[in-house]
Amino acid sequence: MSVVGIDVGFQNCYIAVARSGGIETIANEYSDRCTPAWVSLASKNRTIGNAAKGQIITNFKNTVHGFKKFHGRAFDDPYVQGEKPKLPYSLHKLASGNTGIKVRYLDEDKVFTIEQVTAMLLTKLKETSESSLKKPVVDCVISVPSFFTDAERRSVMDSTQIAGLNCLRLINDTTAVALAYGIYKQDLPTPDEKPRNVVFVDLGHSSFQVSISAFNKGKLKVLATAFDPYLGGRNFDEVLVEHFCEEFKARYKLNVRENPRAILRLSQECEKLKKLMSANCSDLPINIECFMNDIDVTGKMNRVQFEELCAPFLMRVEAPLKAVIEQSKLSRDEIYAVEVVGGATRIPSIKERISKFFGKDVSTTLNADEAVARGCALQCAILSPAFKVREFSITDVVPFPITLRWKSPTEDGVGECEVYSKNHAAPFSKVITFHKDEPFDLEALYSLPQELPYPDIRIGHFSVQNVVPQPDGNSSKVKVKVRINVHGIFSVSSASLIEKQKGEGEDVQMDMEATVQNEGSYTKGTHWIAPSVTFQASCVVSLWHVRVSYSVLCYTCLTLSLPLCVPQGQMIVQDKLEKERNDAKNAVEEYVYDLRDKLCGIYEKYTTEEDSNRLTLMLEDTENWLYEEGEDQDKQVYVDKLEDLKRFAQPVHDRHREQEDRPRAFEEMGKKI
Ligand code: ATP
Ligand code: K
Ligand code: MG
Repeated sequence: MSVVGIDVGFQNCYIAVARSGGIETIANEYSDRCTPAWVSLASKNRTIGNAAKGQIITNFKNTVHGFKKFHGRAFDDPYVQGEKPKLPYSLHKLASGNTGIKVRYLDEDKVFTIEQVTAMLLTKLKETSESSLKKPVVDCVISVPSFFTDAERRSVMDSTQIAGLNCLRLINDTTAVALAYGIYKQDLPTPDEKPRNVVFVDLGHSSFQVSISAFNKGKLKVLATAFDPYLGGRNFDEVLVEHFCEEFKARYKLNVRENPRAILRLSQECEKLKKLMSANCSDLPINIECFMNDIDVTGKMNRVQFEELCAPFLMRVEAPLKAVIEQSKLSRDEIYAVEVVGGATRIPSIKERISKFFGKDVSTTLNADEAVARGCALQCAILSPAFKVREFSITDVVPFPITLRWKSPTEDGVGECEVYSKNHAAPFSKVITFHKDEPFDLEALYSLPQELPYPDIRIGHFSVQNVVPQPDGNSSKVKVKVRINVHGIFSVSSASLIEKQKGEGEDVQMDMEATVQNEGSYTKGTHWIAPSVTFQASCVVSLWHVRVSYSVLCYTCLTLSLPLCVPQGQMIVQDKLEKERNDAKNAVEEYVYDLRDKLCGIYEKYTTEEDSNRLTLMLEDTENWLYEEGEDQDKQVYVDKLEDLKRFAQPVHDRHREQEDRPRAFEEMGKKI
């Protein structure tokens, strides 16, 4: 069994694997350890990763990127609506109200759910790891931003399932980084000493996350997390794009905003310029040839100007730093180190601001790009029975407080209680006792709408069934178990009726429960009903979870199942067929070139002029055919074509072989004599 960690970034994905020698990040077929989070759909196949990014200019309407934050989001969500006009591809409102992506694929208009698109990316990452490890990859740990809500996490879990992965844990980005930092440290304080507090900062392409973890030997405890889910490297690219759009309008009278291709090219160049400015203070050029209307454009910028333009975004760095330290209740001198990761922390002014806030230099001891993936692989190694790694316990936190609400005849019609406060330890189970004489419903929601990254505070609706009064007519005691699981997903996992047994004046708990989810294996819910005594088993049914799109909760065994229509396998087959078709076409082309070379080379003296002319003509015909009618044929057509060519050329091959063999045969004879 392999042990794999995957960082699915908004822009960049990394895979790390645990091997006997330690954790390694692995490269894809382009020898690139970063796989861009891009998927391109076309009339014959899909391309994913680096190849998809290469399609952006030629197939921009069907080349999908920047979709990570559509997980679990309603189409009408303000963030989704805000992104829509900026995307070269189309979004689509699904019947469920979720965000879908509309593209042209296999010459048809198709709508994919966001889960399917991420599954395509995950499938690619799975393949990359399989070809590097040379064995199947199923178990993995995947990172998500610490601010991902229940709906977002469920949605990512659905993608892993579609991709055929078994995600042992969805781990928060900064927690993965903390693990990568702590597990190899030999000098951590012992469990009874004061812990070492370290701040982790991750500024990626789309978001800004900060956390503080307390380390002792063998364990880490996240004390607090804070974030700006909408601050990332891309904001800085957009500032530059905006600036040059204005400049090119004034200088060249170009309306760049109206041309999606031009915007895409400009964005790419601006990102390059931004990166260069991290290493240079002087004026740096931007040059794009044949930008629009055959006009070459040029511009320049330096770091001081850049920082001025980006001031509104740079100012946003401080708030999460302040929030995290306040929540942790630590003073700044109790912070041992500030470790920064994520590509955008390379911007000098970002680093300066962080270091100024904490009053110490930031450390860059971790690999800024790979630390998240490495942490994921370490967590996978810890969870996997297949791998031996030192024990390291991780306690994470709940990012947003969660409240349960129910109908109540006494408390103004509604009862409610906050079951998880902000920064409560996670994973964590709790039991809440109700006094009820009939089935009742529970609604789970986020307590603080202003903290949530989107406006919908609902989590899910649960129904506690089979509740009956006590034989004496009084209400029964119902113990309801709620849980934040290892993925950071909330559920009302079970309920049991407590019966006072005659003669023994004490509560006897009958664990008549149906377990919704097993920790660590989200898919394989088990259900266990204790031998029934006098009561019927009471159980919890999840009525709905907000914006669940793919998974369908089976009401009898409460496990997740996927509808049969998931075309992932079909798409993989289609990609394979397309590859074979292309290979067959290339084989014809190669044969043409090869034979042509040989006709003027080694075959020359074995071919009559007439044959040679005939063959040359045929090669020319075939070549023309490949560019015209033969450009886009079925695989078999190419296979047949190649056969034909080979048949025609066979006499020449034979004659050549005969001539070659003859002297060799003499030689052999000579040796024998
Ligand atoms: P997220 O964490 O938001 O999901 P991600 O993990 O894909 O996104 P990273 O790979 O950590 O993001 O970082 C990518 C960002 O870092 C991009 O905006 C990129 O332009 C930026 N970046 C990378 N190198 C530099 C550099 N030298 N200077 C400035 N920015 C850089
Ligand atoms: K990343
Ligand atoms: Mg990231």
